[in-house]
Amino acid sequence: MESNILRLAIQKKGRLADKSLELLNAAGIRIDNYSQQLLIKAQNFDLELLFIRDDDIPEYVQDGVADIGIVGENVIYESGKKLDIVEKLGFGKCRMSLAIPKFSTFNSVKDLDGKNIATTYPKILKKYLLEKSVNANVHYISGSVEITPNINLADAIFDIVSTGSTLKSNGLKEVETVLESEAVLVANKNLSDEKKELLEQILFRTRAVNKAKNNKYILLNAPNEALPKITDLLPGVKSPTVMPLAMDGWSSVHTVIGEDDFWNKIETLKNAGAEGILVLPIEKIIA
Ligand code: PRT
Ligand code: ZN
Repeated sequence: MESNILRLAIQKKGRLADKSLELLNAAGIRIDNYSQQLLIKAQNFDLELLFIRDDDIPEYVQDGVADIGIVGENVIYESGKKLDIVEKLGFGKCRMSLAIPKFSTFNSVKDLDGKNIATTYPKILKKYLLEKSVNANVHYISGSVEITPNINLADAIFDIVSTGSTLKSNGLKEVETVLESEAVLVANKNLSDEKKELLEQILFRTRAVNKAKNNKYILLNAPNEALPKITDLLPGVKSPTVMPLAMDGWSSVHTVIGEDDFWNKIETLKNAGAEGILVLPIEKIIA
C-alpha cells in the first residue's frame, strides 16, 4: 500500500545537518526525541525524516526510497541522478573551483592541458574540461584533496571553497570558479498527488520563513512634510502604514524593508527627516 507520509532525507551529520533541521523547525514541523535515529516521524505533520550521508541522498530520492531531500547542488551534479530541484534554500553556500600552487603562473584554463588534477568531483570536473577543450588527467581522491600538490600527486586541484582559508594554508590559489552551489530541496520525479500536496504545504511554510529572513520590519517617526519622500523610499509589502503621533505635525511610518540595501536606505531616510528608527526581525511573511 502506498503510504501518505512524505519521507525527507537529510544529512545525518555535517555542514547541512543543523540548518536542515532548523528550517523544519522554523516551518513549525516538530521533530521530538531527535537522537540520530535513522528514521523518525514528525509530531505534527505527515513527514518522516531519514538521516543519511549526503552522498546517498540523490540516489535515495531518485529511487523513491525517500520522496524529497535536502542536499548540496555539488553532490547532485556529481551524482548524475535525475531529480527535480524544487527550491534553493539559501544555506550551505560554497563554490567549486580550480586551484594551483600559489607561485605557479596561470593565464587561462588552457594552461592545465596535460596536467594532473586531483578531485573528489571527477564528473563535474570532466564535464567542465570537455566544455573548455582542456585535455587534463583527472585523479579521483576521496578526501584531503588540498594536500595533493604539495606531495607532487597533482599539479592542480578542483574542490569546494568557502572562505578560501584551506587553500591558503596549503599554499594554493584559486584560479577559476567552475560552479556555485548551495543546499537545495530535491524531489523524486514521480511523486503521488498526495505527496505533492504535502510538499506544497512544506514549501509554503519554508518560503514564508526564508522571505522573512531576508526582510526587516522598520518603524520610524517623521514630520508630516517629510512623509512623501519617506514613503517613496519605503515600498513595503503593499505600501507603508502611516499613523499620526500624539505630537502635532508628526507621524509614525511602519513597513517591511529588504535586508540587502537596508543600511543604504537608513542613511537616506535619516537625511529625509526620519527619527527614532527601529529595525526588527520578522518571523514569517505570508505575502
Ligand atoms: O558525512 P557526509 O558524507 O554526509 O558529509 P561530507 O563530509 O561529505 O560533507 P560536509 O558536511 O563537509 O558538507 C556538506 C555540504 O556542505 C557540501 O556538499 C557542500 O554542498 C556544502 N559546503 C559548504 C561545504 C563547504 N561549504 C566547505 N567549506 N562542503 C565542504 N567544505 C570544505 C571543503 O571541502 C574544503 O575542504 O571546507 C573546506 C574549504 O573551506 P574554506 O572555508 O577553508 O574555503
Ligand atoms: Zn559526503
